[in-house]
Amino acid sequence: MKENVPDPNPELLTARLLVAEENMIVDDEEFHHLNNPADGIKPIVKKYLGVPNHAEQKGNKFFFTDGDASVEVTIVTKEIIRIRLAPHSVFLDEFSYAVPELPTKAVAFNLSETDLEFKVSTEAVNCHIRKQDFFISFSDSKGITTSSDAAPMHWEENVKFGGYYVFCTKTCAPEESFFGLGDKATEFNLRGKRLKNWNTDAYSYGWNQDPLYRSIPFYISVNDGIASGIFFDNTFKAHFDFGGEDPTKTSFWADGGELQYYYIHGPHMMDVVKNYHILTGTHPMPPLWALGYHQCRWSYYPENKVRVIANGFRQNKIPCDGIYLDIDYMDGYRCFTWNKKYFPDPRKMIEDLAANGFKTVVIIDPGIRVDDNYSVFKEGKENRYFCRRSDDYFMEGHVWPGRCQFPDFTNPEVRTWWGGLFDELVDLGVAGVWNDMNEPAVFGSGTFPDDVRHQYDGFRGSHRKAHNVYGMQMVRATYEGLRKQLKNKRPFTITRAGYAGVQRYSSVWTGDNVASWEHLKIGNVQLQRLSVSGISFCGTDIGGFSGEPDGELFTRWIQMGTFSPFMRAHSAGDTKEREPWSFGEPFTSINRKFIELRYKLLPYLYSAFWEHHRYGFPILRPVVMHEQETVANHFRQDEFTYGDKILICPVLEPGQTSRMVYLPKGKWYHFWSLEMVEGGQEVHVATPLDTMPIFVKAGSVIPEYPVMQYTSEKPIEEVKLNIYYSDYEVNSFLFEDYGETFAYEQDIYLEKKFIVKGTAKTMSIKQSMEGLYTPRYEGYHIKINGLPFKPSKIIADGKEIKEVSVNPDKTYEFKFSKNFKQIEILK
Ligand code: MIG
Repeated sequence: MKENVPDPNPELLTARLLVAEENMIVDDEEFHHLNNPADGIKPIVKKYLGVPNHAEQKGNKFFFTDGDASVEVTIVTKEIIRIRLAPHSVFLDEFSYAVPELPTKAVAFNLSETDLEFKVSTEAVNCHIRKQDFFISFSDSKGITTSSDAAPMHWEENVKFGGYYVFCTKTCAPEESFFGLGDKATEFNLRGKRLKNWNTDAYSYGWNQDPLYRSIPFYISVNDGIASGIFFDNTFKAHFDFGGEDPTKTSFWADGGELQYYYIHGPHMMDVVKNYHILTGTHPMPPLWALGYHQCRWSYYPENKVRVIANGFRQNKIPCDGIYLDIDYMDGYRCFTWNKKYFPDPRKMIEDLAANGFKTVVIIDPGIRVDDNYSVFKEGKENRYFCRRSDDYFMEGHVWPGRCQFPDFTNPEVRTWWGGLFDELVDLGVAGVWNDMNEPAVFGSGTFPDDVRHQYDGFRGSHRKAHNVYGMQMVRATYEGLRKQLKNKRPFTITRAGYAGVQRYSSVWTGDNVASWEHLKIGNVQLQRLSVSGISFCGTDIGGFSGEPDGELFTRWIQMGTFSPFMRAHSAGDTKEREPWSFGEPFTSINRKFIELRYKLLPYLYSAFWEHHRYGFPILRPVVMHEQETVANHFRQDEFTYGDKILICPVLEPGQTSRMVYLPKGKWYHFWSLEMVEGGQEVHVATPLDTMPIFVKAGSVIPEYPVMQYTSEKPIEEVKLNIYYSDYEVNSFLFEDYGETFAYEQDIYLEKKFIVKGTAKTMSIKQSMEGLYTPRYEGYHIKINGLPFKPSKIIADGKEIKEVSVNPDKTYEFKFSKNFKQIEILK
């Protein structure tokens, strides 16, 4: 029972002994079997770090040991410090699917020591290692503690599989709030919750059901107005407790692997998210069409049905860019085949759809039918690409095609092979791929058994280690394959399962939701949460996958979807027709109006996407991200901003004719009435079915495209700038490029900045630009909103503008060159 390390803290020692006793294997029988004395077998005991008695530095890493176990502290950046624990001082190989490489920029840091602690410091963060008990804590440059251990890091032997369960316990302050962890279907603030990460096919999941499809072991804490983050980069089944079991403690632990986490400094939530993106990457720029409206269904078939739906959009004049083929397009659900009865000539169909402005997206699942006459199976079998069990049997399970085997996507060779399988689909004109069932899902058993082996990029492991990354590696193989084959065109991919970093390869949807008002609320929270957890390109199945929405629910969902970075309606096969015109009037017209709004705002969304891609900003920003100092805001979860200029509050109740909406401080314009409203308070907003609460920040320049039936229908001849008066200075931003190539990686794009400022008698708009891209259109159509005076003169780059339309709502419209530098409006 005695541990090697002397313990200076008697209280702690008692605690440990208690834990040890609880876990001791006490088998009465052993006393009677004298032939088999079981003397000296060590009980399985929770072991805690002892006393750090030694510090050592190697480059940007520091090592502290208690004589047996070691802790490694790595300075990653000025704001990011990584902690690793090795129970017997042997660290695991450094390999992570989430963090392909650590940032390499040199950082200044130093180690200092007092009687009480070792301290490793950068300009922004201090990491304290307390000598008394190995507690690790972090503080900012002002000395304010932002995260601290409530117990030394600990571990417990895993007798069945080897290795250790690993645990970290930190304090939880009385008013501390927690955000993140991907798509959990629970309150936005995770305070008081205990949650699990284990990718799960969760058909028709409900409120508080956990786990779901994705595992994002990253959370943000906000305490006393200061934000910091923890990224627990461990792919095993992992658990988080945010003051649930004990309101004074936050813990995270995993069923294997290494206790390894990144402490990410704030002080703003935005800084934490940006720093998390520095570690795990951002979404690549999507093709512009992928930001349009998409229509999906399980399934549109045969071919004629697909054509009828596509024509339906054009006849109803409802814009749409993407149409999806679910599993029934395949021959017996065999991936990379076509059902020739339903789709006799896929090339012709895809061509015709393309001519009509539709991109075709096809589903591909991981299960490959066991069938020696099926080339994909044969190749996989010959090359031993499929997963195997511990005793070398193949991993077999039933999914849609029947008995299947499953490629080991954690093997780079398998990924390359898989990526290559898309050549025919790409050649036929398929523009995007939808990866489903990649948790992985298996009928009956749910997923693979634990003993399935994975190559894991050479760092072999069982399914316990690979489960949560399986889907991410599948969509990675898909994305990388498509990227090669589409030459310089941007691929579009969407995945159901994922792990931290999946954003580098794909967009995601929230899986099989339900056509209910409750699910509209769940979706609203899930998307905000995904967005602050690294996955900005996300959406829900608009309308709800299972069950039947009525016209009102569908329309409210379309309204929310208009402001989801990914906008797609989808429904299960046993439901009624579910197109934007399926519910008749007034719904069809309202759905059209909102989908048109989506298309108008495309340049704004595309710019927000660029800000995400290049600078690590999330696209959806919950209220707490704007005003984290106010604790009440930690509990707001209905309203959010779309980019940084437009505030949205979806209507989430049936029959709702008005609702309260909180506006962060500053001045806002009601989008529909142009009434100016002071923020920093809740306002009462009417919510007739044909509108929803939308507010635009004063001083914004919101770019707008003309409505088109699909993104590339016509060349853009003019961009509209909706400019909103403000009496303080506000910056806005517009990103432009080719919209479908990787030229932006060669810096071929244009970043425009607008500065709007007003006084009681003047308003000025300045424009500056940087970059190598020249848009084809020549002019702006400028609309000035909210001007508090009647203008006598408008001067653009020194010339007076004579042709100005004055509208009854006191807005002013005129045209001018896209290259203007300054516009002055005078009373
Ligand atoms: O077992 O491909 O979440 O979007 O339509 C169901 C059929 C498999 C689950 C996906 C859903 C898709 C459906 N899939």
